[in-house]
Amino acid sequence: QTIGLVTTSLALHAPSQVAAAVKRYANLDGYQVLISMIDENVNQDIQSAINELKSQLVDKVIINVPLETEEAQHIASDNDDIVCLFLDVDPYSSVFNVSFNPADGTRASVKHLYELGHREIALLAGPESSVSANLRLKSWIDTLSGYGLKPVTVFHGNWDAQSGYAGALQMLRETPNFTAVLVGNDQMALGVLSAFHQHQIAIPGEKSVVGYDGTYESSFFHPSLTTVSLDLDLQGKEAVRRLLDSGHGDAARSSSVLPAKLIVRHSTG
Ligand code: IPT
Repeated sequence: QTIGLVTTSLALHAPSQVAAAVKRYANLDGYQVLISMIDENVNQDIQSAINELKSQLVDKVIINVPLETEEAQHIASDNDDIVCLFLDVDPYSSVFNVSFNPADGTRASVKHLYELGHREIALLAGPESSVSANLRLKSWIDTLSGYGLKPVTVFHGNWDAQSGYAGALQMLRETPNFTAVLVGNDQMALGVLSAFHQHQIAIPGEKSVVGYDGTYESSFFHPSLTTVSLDLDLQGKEAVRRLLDSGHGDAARSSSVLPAKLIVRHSTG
């Protein structure tokens, strides 16, 4: 028996850790996993990936591609002959999903910086095309405004380290007076650390950095990264369990929202 996984780029650490977990837990239940990786999150590509899986007689598919609620609803209704479970949608949408609370970890990270005395905080979010990137950004901004603060500047990267590096360099040129930066994921935070090191900026003495994802390697960055940790292994495990428990009726499909937790390491002070 086989389940399918349609995923965004596995060059990104978070989706590759999720794919590894999906495979591990499916195998424990006696299932194989067929993975179809897509490059662009265009509806068409997702549909052809799903068609490929269907042609292999797969009837339960996990979709880890950033999707607006409407797009996900379309995909689910266009494919009602199979079960689709989404991992990267608004957690409170009506589609069958296992996703992370976008607000608890972001709130905790703003509070952490505020309590350390930071008032000049820059934001480096993920791509504007990503629902989760936008939900994290919105929650940072809302929490800052609860403290009477506005971000010094707002940038978007594309999740990879290079974009974090370039974003940090541009911030240093345009608005160098920030004392901390909240970053949308650990890979971009790695690029930020690199840009700061290159400019001999002490971390956390001169600038603090907070990542997001809590990917395995973030504790080996230098300095080790304070980050919002997502239990990606648990997401894979829950997704497999809920997918395998689901019947073809809506009743058997229950979504779940997993917590995100701040882990304080050495990149903030
Ligand atoms: C999200 C990650 O936080 C981010 O780092 C990036 O890898 C992105 O996925 C890729 O789409 S996690 C997702 C389940 C919201």
